[in-house]
Amino acid sequence: MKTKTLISLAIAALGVASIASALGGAPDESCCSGMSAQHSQTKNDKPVPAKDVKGVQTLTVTIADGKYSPALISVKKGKPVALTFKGGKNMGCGSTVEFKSLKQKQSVKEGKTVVFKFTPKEAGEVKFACSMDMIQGKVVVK
Ligand SMILES: [Cu+2]
Repeated sequence: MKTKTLISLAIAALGVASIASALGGAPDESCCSGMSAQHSQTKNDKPVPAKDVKGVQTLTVTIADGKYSPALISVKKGKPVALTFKGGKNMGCGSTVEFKSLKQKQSVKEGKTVVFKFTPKEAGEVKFACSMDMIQGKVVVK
């Protein structure tokens, strides 16, 4: 446990350092640099359940500092899902969100939102990522 904490701290520190150094240039050109910390975070997080709003499973994902939060979402199968992606600061290439398996791809500007809609038919995972597949997240369908 202790070793694990130290490792994640080290990864977090590295991530912060490289994001900070990337801030000097244009954020959009530094795609995915310094965003390796995202992978460990996705693994450690618990899925955030979408909320039922009039029969639609909804949740807002904020894109900021080169990551999606939450990056891990859970929904139930057979019911429509509407995920809103909200543009924040320092999105990097995370501003383009792609759900490959759904053939849906949208870009969002800072302060704006885009909505992805789908109805998962089976239990499993629906992944989303930046268009280079480096900043990742997923929807766990139960
Ligand atoms: Cu990318």
